[in-house]
Amino acid sequence: MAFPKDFLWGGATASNQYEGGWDQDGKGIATADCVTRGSKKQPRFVTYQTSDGKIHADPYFTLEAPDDAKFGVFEGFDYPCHRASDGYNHIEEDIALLGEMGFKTYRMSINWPRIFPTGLEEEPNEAGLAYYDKVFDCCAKYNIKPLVTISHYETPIGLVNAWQSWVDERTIPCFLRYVETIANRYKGKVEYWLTFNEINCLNFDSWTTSGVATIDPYKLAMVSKHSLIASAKAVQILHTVDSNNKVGNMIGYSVIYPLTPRPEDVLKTWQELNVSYFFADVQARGYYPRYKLKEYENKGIDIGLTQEDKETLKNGTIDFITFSYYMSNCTTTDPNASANMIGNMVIGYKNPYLQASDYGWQIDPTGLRISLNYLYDRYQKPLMVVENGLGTTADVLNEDKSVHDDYRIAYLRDHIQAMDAAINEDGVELIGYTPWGCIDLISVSTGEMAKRYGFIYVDYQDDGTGDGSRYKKDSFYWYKKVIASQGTDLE
Ligand code: BGP
Repeated sequence: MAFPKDFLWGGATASNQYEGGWDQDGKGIATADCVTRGSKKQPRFVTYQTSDGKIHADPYFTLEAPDDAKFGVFEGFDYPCHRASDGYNHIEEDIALLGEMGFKTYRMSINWPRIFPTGLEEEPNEAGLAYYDKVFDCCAKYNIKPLVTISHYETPIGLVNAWQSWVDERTIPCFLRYVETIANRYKGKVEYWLTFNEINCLNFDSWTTSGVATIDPYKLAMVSKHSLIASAKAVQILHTVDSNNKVGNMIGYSVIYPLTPRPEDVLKTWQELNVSYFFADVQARGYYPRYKLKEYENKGIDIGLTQEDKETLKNGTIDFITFSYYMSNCTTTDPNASANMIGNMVIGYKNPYLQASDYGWQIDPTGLRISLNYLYDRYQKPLMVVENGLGTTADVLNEDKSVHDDYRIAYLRDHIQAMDAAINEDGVELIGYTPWGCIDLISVSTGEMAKRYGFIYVDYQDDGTGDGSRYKKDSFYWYKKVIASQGTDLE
């Protein structure tokens, strides 16, 4: 069956993984700029200096950074986001390719320190603003509506070093100055906005998500609060600046199944899903859910929610829900079961009924249909799948510059069929689909270029070779047909 006439077909990137140009035209350092290249076997490190002059490179997942840590970029490290796909210098060519595929929308992010280099300035960097004018004008040329993520792993390092960024409420006004600036500047050019990328992933990887190197539960609760207040205020600013603006949230969503039918496993499944729902609950409903308040109470965490905060949350609810979906996961309370599945920022248990990608991410199109139903039942707001796709090292650039990525076509086709069923059989209100990394870019989890998702091959390799040329993969021609046929021609 066909997708709705005005369905927003497109693709997604994030500036830190795609743009490069990390210090071009007055841009400041973003959190992602301080993270080294890893691989399937080697974790990525974040670099910082302590007051004794020592330079450190630590895996950031469980890092409780010392108080005197100053994060930054140091000699002798390989930081893949510095060049990324060099989108900064290829943007016109790249958007022309998206236009050729027939994109209706392009999800991208604005790199916060391109606009406010340290996050602390009163006045924005004009060159950074002008760059995104160029991006949006280019989109307009091809009738592509930009879908802009305001914060996608690009917190200015200046805020991290000043006061641990989102741990401190002083980050909120800095963020809102940035939001006001871009809302006014791009009024009439951008209509669709997302506040924070995968806001819930703070629980799994606080450095990447919020620029906070801590695992302290109280600090994480405060980061959540400050981000949620900032998100609600951003919604209000965007609505005030232009009543045509539509603002969504964005959560990282892996549907979770109980590993067995044991009621304890079912209960644990519900509890784990709530870890992600919590953020969307606040953003969509405008108040902290009781299960979260009880959890804080039981742990002795007081986040000091005032009446004014409650009003802010109530008046800043989002217009639509968006999420990333790559995989599903299983959970259990069985102490003898060992966690044997590593996925998108999560660890879980293997599902014997599913195949996995070469990175171990379990492929589950039916899980997408289930997710769409869970989220629509819960929020009754329009949904968008703003990330989905197969990241793999399988792509080979042949001599004739072709890339035969039939495995990617199969993955996407199965997920599009699942969305079709959710819309046409279950009645879910799904308004858009932007598969991840439509142009090859740097992987968040490994820092590799080799983990590719794109319809467009970017000739950069992890050893520094390649000239950055763009080539159309087989999936490019296939997706073009999918869009032209409103999702009916999937062959
Ligand atoms: C999500 C992020 C993206 C993207 C994606 C794929 O968590 O929002 O930025 O990178 O995952 O992950 P990876 O790059 O690790 O393959």
